[in-house]
Amino acid sequence: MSRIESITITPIAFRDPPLLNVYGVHEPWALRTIIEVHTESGHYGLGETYGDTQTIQQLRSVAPALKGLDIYQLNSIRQRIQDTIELPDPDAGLEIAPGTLGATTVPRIFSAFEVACLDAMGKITGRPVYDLLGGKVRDRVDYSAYLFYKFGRHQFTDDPWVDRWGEALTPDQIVQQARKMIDEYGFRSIKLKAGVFEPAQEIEALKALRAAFPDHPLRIDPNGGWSVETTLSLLSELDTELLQYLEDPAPGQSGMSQVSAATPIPLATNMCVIGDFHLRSAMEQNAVQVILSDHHYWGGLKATQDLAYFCKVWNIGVSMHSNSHLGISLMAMTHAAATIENLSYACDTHYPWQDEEVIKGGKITFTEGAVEVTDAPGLGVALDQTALAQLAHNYDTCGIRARDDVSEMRKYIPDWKGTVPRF
Ligand code: GKR
Ligand code: MG
Repeated sequence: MSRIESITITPIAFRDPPLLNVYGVHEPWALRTIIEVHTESGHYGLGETYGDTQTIQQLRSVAPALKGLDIYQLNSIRQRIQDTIELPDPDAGLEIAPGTLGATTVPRIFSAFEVACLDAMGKITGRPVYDLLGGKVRDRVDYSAYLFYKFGRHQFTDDPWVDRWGEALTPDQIVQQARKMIDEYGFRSIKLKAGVFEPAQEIEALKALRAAFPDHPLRIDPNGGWSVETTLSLLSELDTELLQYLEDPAPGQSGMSQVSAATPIPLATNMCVIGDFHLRSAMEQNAVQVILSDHHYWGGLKATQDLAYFCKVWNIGVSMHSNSHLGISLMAMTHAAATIENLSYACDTHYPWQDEEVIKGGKITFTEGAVEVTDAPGLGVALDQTALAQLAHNYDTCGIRARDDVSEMRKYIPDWKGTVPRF
């Protein structure tokens, strides 16, 4: 009865504000894929992952091979994916290091199905996903206010939609954005996405945030946008009073390790440690003191727990970063985070930037910056088929097939490069 009868894979698109980062600017639509795993017993489980063409093709290519497998046999499901997935062309430039294509592809594809199977298991047994992961150690998972520099509206679209956040291009506007987000969601930590303006201006914004929110831990994340030399020259402006951690200031483990040797501020990453194959060299070089997991590419919720154990053994911090996402991903993050005893910091979420939802009941609410861990079966969310159909229609008509912040920024600045480091 717990065998997989069918899998439905639905690409979706939802509106996304013009958020700025080191690579460029978010396009008007963000893409995701919703996965429904249906069992022979008539139950279903939900997963949510990236919505680029390559991911959709990979999900669709392995789905038929999973039919008939038992949702409880996650190891067999992973093995089947590994055996059947066609890896991208190694010459396409997608490999991070020789031999890593499988090491990055299989966890990314498995994760989407793992979450859906865990959700189905929970719905069948009447247990929340956190119970299937060993039980919760907290009732609420804290998230941070994730601030972005942004334009007031998208300039190159016929869609009249304008987001509710307004322009944020100056330190004062960033403080206003923080205030609005904290007022609405109650967040108790703040992250500033950086790498957009000259570092001095971004540090001015950090200092303005510190003055406006003296008790909120702060982080800044230039996404590798500062060179090692630039980062070293900025360290006299940064200290552990201002920053809880410094996220990916410079690109690569070697660059991070040079910065790390020069500052007591913990360095965090979701860029230079993105899989098991990166762990050894990162520890050997003392490149990072905090690893930010992302279950969507680390290989799922159990793999996130494994990463947390690794961090415990090495006595380093662990938390989570995010990309544009909806409620299925938020609840998957929340259930995993609820089970991780050594979760060291509030997790990031893009969730406030999205108005749309694909789950029944609409947007998930935050209380004092946290998501309550639900005791409902599975992830505790159900699919709203009408909303799914609308978002699938958006995907069909939006014309975007993979996130491309660089090309979007070239519409504003034709000679925009979008390479790192920028400063
Ligand atoms: O959405 O622009 C963005 C973020 O920069 C995202 O792509 C990153 O993956 O939020 C992420 C991060 O922490 O680096
Ligand atoms: Mg980051």
